[in-house]
Amino acid sequence: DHRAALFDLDGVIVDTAVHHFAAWRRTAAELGFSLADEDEELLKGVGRMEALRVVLGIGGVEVSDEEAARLAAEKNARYVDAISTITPEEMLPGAHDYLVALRERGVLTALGSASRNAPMILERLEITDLFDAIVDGSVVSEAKPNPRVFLAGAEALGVEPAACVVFEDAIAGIQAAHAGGMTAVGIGDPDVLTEADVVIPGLHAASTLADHGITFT
Ligand code: B16
Ligand code: MG
Repeated sequence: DHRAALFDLDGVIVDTAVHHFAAWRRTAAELGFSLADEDEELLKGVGRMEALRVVLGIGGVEVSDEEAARLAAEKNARYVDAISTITPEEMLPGAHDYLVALRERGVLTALGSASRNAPMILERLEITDLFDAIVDGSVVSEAKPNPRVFLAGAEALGVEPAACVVFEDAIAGIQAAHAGGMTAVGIGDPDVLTEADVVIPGLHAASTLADHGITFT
């Protein structure tokens, strides 16, 4: 049985991926190329500088370190501007209730996000208190699929990796969970998240996990 649940933020608790992608599309446009819809998947769960490298690679553009830092800062300013007004009502269906239900049952919860903006988003959603530990992009610099962000969460909770379930919407995040020796629940499309142990459409469907043998003590 599992004793802890680790949550990705973007795409699992709130749909900020659309804002990330819109901001990267503006970066690409400025550099003279465009991003295809399919490119969004490549940017999910990946840290900010790594995401910029992916974007530059798509456009076949090379820039100096200085220019890269400027582009990343500019993208972040646009992203922060876009999410500065999000409200608790914009949380994805079932996310809030599932967090509350787990904690009532004594299951430990942690956030494992690549985003350095995660604490601000949790504050705006008024759910900071629903996590026993928060690990974000400012704490851990290794990007998913490196398991560091989830291993740090498990350590903070004092729970061994095998007793942790990770909820993730990104391929890189599923890979990170498995690299850390954890159970990986995919949130989204089973045809995309083929490596997940089970895929559900959202946390509103988390009650079906027991049918797939994923249970908490
Ligand atoms: P920031 P997650 C990730 O968050 C996003 O999925 C990814 O698209 C983004 O590049 C990354 O955070 C870094 O975000 O620029 O805000 O630090 O899915 O791990 O919660
Ligand atoms: Mg995500």
